[in-house]
Amino acid sequence: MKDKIIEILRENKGLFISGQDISDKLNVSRTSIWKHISKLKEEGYIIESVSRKGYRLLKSPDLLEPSLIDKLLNTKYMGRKIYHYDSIDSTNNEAKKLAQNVEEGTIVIAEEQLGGKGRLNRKWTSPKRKGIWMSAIFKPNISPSESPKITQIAAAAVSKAIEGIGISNKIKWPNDIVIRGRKVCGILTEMSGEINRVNYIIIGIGVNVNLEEKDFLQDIRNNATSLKIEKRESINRVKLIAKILNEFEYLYEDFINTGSIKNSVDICKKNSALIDKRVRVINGNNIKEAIAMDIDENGRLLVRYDDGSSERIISGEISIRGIKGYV
Ligand code: BTX
Repeated sequence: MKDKIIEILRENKGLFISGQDISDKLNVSRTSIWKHISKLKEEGYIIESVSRKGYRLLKSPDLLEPSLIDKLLNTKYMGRKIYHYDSIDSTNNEAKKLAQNVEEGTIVIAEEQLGGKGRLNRKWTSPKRKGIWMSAIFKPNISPSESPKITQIAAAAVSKAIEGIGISNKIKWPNDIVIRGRKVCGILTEMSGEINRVNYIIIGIGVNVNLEEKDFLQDIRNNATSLKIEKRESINRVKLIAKILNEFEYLYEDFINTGSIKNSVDICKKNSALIDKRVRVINGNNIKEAIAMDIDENGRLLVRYDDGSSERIISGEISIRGIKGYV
């Protein structure tokens, strides 16, 4: 309802519209409209109310409103249904709750996460209105072993979208986007499935958009950055989300139609932060140095160890670090 009221006010931006007109359009009482308007004001909308004239929208806060995102999408299903929260524990957790009962391509986004998750129970810093904290629900007809491919598709889509707003970036296989060696985006893939069939896959994407240095905890400050820090200007989050979703559906559809992620892998290779670099392959307590050689057509990282042996690493199994630190 709130979204619908905002849409009506926005269509009449700068003009008054009476409470009666809004209540006729939405078929709810004027008292209910008044209550929603009060909530909107609390959220930061500046709405003038004048008796006998009605309501007039003067200014909107910078929010990830589904109706604004929708206008910029060229997708069939990605992002066509968006659940938008002001504050939530984790969009991945919420997406998991919804997954069985919603269409593929449904998105959960939040202005802030109180329990944002990284891999292996790590924490993901997600301050209010500063980033893109979102999860997408997929239901592909693939075997669980293929689910890491969707992570590669996501990384390629985010990398292209960020490039699309004029910021060069690199993909640190398998699930991070980095700029100047610092993490600007992390991707968390979670799957529910049986032995040979996927029920659903949740792709959680966290992009540091307008965070400032002080928004990062001291211990990650040297390894993290934001698009605002890099570009030295604020970035429009709505436009960037729409770009990510547009790129994502294009590459995901390509995979579903061809069975191959070659086009996504090509992007991951072209923008790779690792290929030709010395890396540390970390598997629990076992750490070995190697050279990252290539990413194969299935999205696995090919590494060559110093003894000449090589290995194809599946994402999710192992962590990769640069020799001197994070990359
Ligand atoms: P990861 O395990 O590769 O990275 C987590 C690590 O990154 C942390 O331990 C910390 O050192 C560092 N870190 C924490 N927050 C940030 C940040 N904002 N920027 C840069 N570095 C950080 C990567 O996991 C996957 C992250 C996915 C986050 C999304 S947000 C939407 C969705 N919901 C959810 O709960 N998680 C995903």
